[in-house]
Amino acid sequence: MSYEALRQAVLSGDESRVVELSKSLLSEGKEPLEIVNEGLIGGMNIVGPKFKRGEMYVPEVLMSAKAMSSGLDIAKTVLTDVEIPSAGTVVIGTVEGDLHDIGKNLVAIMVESSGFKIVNLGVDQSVDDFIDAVKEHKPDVLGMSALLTTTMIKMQDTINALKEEGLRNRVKVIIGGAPITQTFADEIEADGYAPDGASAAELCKNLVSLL
Ligand code: B1M
Repeated sequence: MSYEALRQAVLSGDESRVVELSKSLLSEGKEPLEIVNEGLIGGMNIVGPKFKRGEMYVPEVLMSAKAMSSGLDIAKTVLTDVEIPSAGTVVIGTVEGDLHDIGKNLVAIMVESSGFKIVNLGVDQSVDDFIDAVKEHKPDVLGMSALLTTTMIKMQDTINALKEEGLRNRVKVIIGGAPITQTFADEIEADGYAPDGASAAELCKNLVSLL
């Protein structure tokens, strides 16, 4: 089995094939993270530019996204199989007005697989939703994801609300998503920015060690 076959299955939105190939690659002894990065993300990395160039339409992209998520579910069973003592709690969600969740879920899996307890709030999370979740779960890290330039500003609103509620010093805030940069993170006074899931996991570990 090859990663190229898995990438093509993601590209063509063939969910059952993605599941079948992900299972086969695992049973061949391939590393789950490699399957995620080379095959599943690799496939979505082809989908993105095609969508941008108008060579793929929303329903096709959704099928690819669904196929990729099913592959992630297969990898996740193995990734989280290893019992690691909890490194801390991370609450994560996509900001209000934004329904993109593939990258955010991927980050959640990577962070979880590095030993953190994850509370995944889902998509379209308002400032109040994040504040309530911080109060309820008392996480070490709050992670926010945004894929749209129009929704990035909600990250700043959430950080401002954390300050107003007197919660800012109790939680580290990390942000990410395609339009997010380190410069933006610095501007809104987030504690960190990560470009991908592996970096996010590393960042969470570093930030928690500072607590
Ligand atoms: Co949307 N979309 N989309 N879309 N979509 C983008 C983001 C876009 C760049 C495509 C384009 O035009 N080139 C564009 C945004 C333009 C902009 O704002 N500058 C766009 C648009 C415009 C839209 C709509 C407005 C389209 C429309 O309806 N006219 C609409 C908005 C809906 C809404 O949210 N309100 C829309 C809808 C959709 C679908 C529903 C069809 C689907 C989402 C399905 C889903 O998520 N369940 C979709 C998809 C799939 C995409 C693209 C093609 C792929 C996104 C993806 O999943 N990438 C995307 C184009 C692109 O990014 N190239 C696009 C794979 C994923 C693994 O990567 O999400 O970047 P990514 O996550 C990475 C990193 O960013 C990072 O780690 C992840 C793993 O490496 N990361 C974090 C993410 N979150 C993090 C959090 C962290 C740390 C790192 O810490 C907390």
